[in-house]
Amino acid sequence: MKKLLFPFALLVLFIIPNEILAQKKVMDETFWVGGVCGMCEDRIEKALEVKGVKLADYDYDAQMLRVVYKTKVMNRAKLDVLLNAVGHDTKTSIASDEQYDGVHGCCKYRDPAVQDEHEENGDEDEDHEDHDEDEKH
Ligand SMILES: [Cu+2]
Repeated sequence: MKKLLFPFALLVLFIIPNEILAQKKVMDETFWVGGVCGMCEDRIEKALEVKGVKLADYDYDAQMLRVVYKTKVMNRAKLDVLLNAVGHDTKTSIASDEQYDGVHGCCKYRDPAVQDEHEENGDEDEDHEDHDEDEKH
């Protein structure tokens, strides 16, 4: 009987908290998504204009995405699929080479040279805005 008690205690410890989490209807998560500029921000936020996503806010300086979504229709795996589809890596899922190739030249966030370029521009907001407009097409 004592031998049974330990597995039972484990079950209680793991299953009950999971059930409480599963009942959460709206999730508010912030996680890493690769990106370097305002174009990335637009692309990422647009990719998440889908049913079940209440809010998507990307900060390209921090490379962090905040998403508020309804757990009934959306989950982290689906978010990863949507983000990878427009060429962006996430904390948990890397875009394929074909998907990454789809992002604009100035948005090649995996390229250290592109990262440096955006970091230099980051200090001067005016320059950065000009840069964004030049590259838009
Ligand atoms: Cu970009």
